[in-house]
Amino acid sequence: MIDGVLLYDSQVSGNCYKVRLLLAQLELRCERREVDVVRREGRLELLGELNPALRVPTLVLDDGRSLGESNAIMWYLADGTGFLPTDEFERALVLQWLFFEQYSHEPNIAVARFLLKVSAEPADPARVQALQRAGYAALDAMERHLATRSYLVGERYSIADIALYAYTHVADEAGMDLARHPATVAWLARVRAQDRHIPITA
Ligand SMILES: N[C@@H](CCC(=O)N[C@@H](CS)C(=O)NCC(=O)O)C(=O)O
Repeated sequence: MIDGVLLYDSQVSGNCYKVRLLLAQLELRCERREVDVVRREGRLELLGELNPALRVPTLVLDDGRSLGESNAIMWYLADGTGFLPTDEFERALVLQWLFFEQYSHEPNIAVARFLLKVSAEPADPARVQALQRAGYAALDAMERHLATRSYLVGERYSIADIALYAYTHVADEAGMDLARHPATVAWLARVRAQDRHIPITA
């Protein structure tokens, strides 16, 4: 039974937002520590004992154990709740979408967004365009799947939806538009309508 958690967090990060959103929907108490994702000095001292990748989100449980990787954190928090299916095959489908998010979606859309919105450095247009192209391929895959479904797995809202919502709903900040993805836009609205939903800016 989890009582309260400490989250090394970043307001602008979609990966951190996944964890904040799930914590809010689970009604778990959370203390936040904001970490600057642009200026990286002091990261080893701050996160060295907690997360081998030295990144946020990093979760610290009330017994002192710590966990990195947004999707691993969500899996841990959601297990045994309505946000993660109990059926073995559906759990594998959730993993399918979590790995898809980390390999095909986030490295393109989140990075284009970081370059255009978060980083203070001027973005290389050719790099941004290549990321957007690959990001659209990920959105096309979601669109094909969501054309006949309400949610990504098992017709129920789960951490698969939270993982993909995080950077899809801010794709405009990556210079992308969802005009060719109507089923994905409708799914975004369904995710937003869930109980205890919070915006990325909360
Ligand atoms: N795969 C990791 C990615 C984490 C990640 O890239 N975090 C970024 C913020 S979104 C970060 O910590 N950036 C600062 C840095 O790399 O030093 C996850 O899903 O948690």
